[in-house]
Amino acid sequence: MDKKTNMGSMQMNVIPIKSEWKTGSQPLKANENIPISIFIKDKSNKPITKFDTVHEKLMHLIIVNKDLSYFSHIHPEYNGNGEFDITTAFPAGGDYQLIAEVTPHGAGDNSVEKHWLHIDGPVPTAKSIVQDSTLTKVVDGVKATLSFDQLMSGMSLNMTFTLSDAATNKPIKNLQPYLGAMGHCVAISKDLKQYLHIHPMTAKGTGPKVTFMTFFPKKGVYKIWGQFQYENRVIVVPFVVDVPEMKNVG
Ligand SMILES: [Cu+2]
Repeated sequence: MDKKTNMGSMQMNVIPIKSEWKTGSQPLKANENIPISIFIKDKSNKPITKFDTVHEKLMHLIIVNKDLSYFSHIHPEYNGNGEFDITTAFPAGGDYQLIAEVTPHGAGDNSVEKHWLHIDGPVPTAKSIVQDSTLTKVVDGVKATLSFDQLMSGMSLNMTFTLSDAATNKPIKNLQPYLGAMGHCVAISKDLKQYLHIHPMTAKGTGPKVTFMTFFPKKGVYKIWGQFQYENRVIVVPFVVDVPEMKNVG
């Protein structure tokens, strides 16, 4: 009954799904609470009603804007009959990509449903998504360094965040579990076409190193967000990397 797929292979969805999205009445405005309902159905339009809890939640919803400068990871409530609901606000006008992850019971793997939403309001000048020249930064009192055992598309690789307390410079050894894991990580390609949700190699641990195994399906620029819980706050550490193409070997 082990239906776990190889992390390095493409995800296999045993149950193909589709989704229908409903939002509050138009126009949807920036900085206003907007109700969002997501209906998960099978290919014959019948609601899917049973979902597995993955990392403590039935649905994970990631929201980004077009230039990937905005990132939000929230958890809609399940209201039965395939319907998930949440209310959220968007910080500015523009187009947002909403990415919902669910695991229908019996599917054995998660499904990802994407939806674009236009929000009315002044649109800030798009920031360019530029590769970080150094993979160390300080966010909210935590210094994070990102490293890879190898960085290439089309192959499984390890990605490690090394965390220290920015004030004391001491390695962090008391990370708290966040949604049942040492950390969570999401990567999205610059063109927003590739979405990767990456879990740590080991469920347990407290730092200072958190290693994720992942697979970039295509070369190109990706923004990566690592999420960790430290001293009762959730820290989101973003990095932009350029993933080169796998070299042809023999
Ligand atoms: Cu989540």
